[in-house]
Amino acid sequence: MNVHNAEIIISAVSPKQYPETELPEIALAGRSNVGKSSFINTLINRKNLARTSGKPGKTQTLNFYLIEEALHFVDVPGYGYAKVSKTERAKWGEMIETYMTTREQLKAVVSLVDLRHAPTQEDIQMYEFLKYYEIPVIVVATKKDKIPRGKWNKHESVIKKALNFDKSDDFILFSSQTKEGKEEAWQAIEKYL
Ligand SMILES: Nc1nc2c(ncn2[C@@H]2O[C@H](COP(=O)(O)OP(=O)(O)O)[C@@H](O)[C@H]2O)c(=O)[nH]1
Ligand SMILES: [Mg+2]
Repeated sequence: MNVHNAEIIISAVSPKQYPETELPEIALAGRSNVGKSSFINTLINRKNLARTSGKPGKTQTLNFYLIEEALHFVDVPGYGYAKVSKTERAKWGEMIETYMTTREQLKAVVSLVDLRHAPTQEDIQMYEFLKYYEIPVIVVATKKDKIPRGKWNKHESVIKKALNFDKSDDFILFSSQTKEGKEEAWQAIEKYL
């Protein structure tokens, strides 16, 4: 998809605020700082529509972006942010779980992991959760530019092994710096629209 029009529709704190449309939704999940906002910006050719930040844990709302009047990207607050309280974490979990298991417009989740590191427990839990509920998942390994080419395969295998990755899912190496993986990501997403 070649995107010319993208706008933020709402930063929703409660389900009542989710847009009442039939448009398909693609949600982005991943730990804070993995590159969710950068991924959205890259796919929609914008520098900073989805706010990126060096400071993790900022987004505590579900942010709906309308893309070409054709779909919504839903930027989900990042998990694994050490400084949030247990109560906040539980609230976060409930919000995500409710959204992902009940939202009919949700067509697939892009689950982002950092190519540099083995997946965290939370990355693994997210993937297992999506598989359990049979929510289509596209795994995107970010920050490819930070790993030398000769090590890409090795890092990919480590991630796939830890996730117990299902070969029928898409797995995309991605960089918001070099834009590598952008076309592949759109192709994977478009299958679910
Ligand atoms: N080198 C590099 N940095 C990235 C990439 N993606 C994100 N970042 C950086 O990582 C930080 C967090 O990115 P952000 O998109 O805000 O992550 P989010 O918290 O998951 O939304 C920012 O400083 C980004 O510039 C990437 O593919 N390559
Ligand atoms: Mg973000």
